[in-house]
Amino acid sequence: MGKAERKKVIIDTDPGIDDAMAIFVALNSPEIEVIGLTTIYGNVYTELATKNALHLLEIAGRTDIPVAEGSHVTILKGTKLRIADFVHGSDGLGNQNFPPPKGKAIDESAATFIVEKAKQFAGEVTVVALGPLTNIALAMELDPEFSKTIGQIIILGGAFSVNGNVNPAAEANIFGDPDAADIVFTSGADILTVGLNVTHQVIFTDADFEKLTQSKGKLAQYLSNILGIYFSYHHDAYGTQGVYLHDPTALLAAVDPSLLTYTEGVIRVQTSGITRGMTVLDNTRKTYGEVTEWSNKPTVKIAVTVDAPAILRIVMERLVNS
Ligand SMILES: [Ca+2]
Repeated sequence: MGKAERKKVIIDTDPGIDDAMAIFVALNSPEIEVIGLTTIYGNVYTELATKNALHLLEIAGRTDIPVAEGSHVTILKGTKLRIADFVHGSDGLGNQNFPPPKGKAIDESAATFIVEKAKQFAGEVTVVALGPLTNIALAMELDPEFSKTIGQIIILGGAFSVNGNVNPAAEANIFGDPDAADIVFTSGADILTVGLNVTHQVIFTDADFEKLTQSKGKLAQYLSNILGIYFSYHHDAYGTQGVYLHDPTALLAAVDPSLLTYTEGVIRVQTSGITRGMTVLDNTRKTYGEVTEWSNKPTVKIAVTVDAPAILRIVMERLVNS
């Protein structure tokens, strides 16, 4: 596959153990060209997310890929952030005490970088958003044309007809900045969102982990070392004999859209109260008599089924020998 035919992808990320898996899968996917990583708080604070993104690219030998640092606060300038270090370790990467990266982020902010790349390659860039959506909402504020210049935004976020993972109402990435998520979902951009209803079907089992640990590949070895804490969390929190592959599943939606099926509708996000962060889908099958908060808003695509065995096969293929 020639370079020109490869889909240009920016990964907006908060590494994060499953972010690390997704980034490595992306770097080993000939179908896509990763043109940048942008960082956001979520699993860790933004500053550490940037360090981790640089570190992961150094581990993978891909320091040619730029990293742009994202927002340290929510779209409404909130500083009380929810950080999931109890899932990923205080360093976000399984408490391995890695040395700091040698490289530095570029001077541009994440939002500026995303806006500029979308303009430079109009209609050709896919953003895969693996954390709270602050940077994407900022890009939309920065450039009113952004929702037209960006090719597609694939979001790991939301919980459709299932419970959330922060609390029964909310999924973590949407909960991280519900106001930003509501801006993004109602922006009119080409959006595909992959929620917990789909990612909870993709389980990387203890047996898969065993296979990974036996691999001599550098990235496989690296992941074997950091995954332990992620497995412990899943064993305790869900009682599953494996971990959910949230971020790699969303990433693979960019690599091969046929791995998922989707429906279309209007999503609004609850921004306050006990259901803060809840994603509510209007499937548009009913014509409501009154005007609602969902009326006349653009639709987005919502993943409904996933070929989980195929996702697991591709993830293993691209990680085990790398
Ligand atoms: Ca993530």
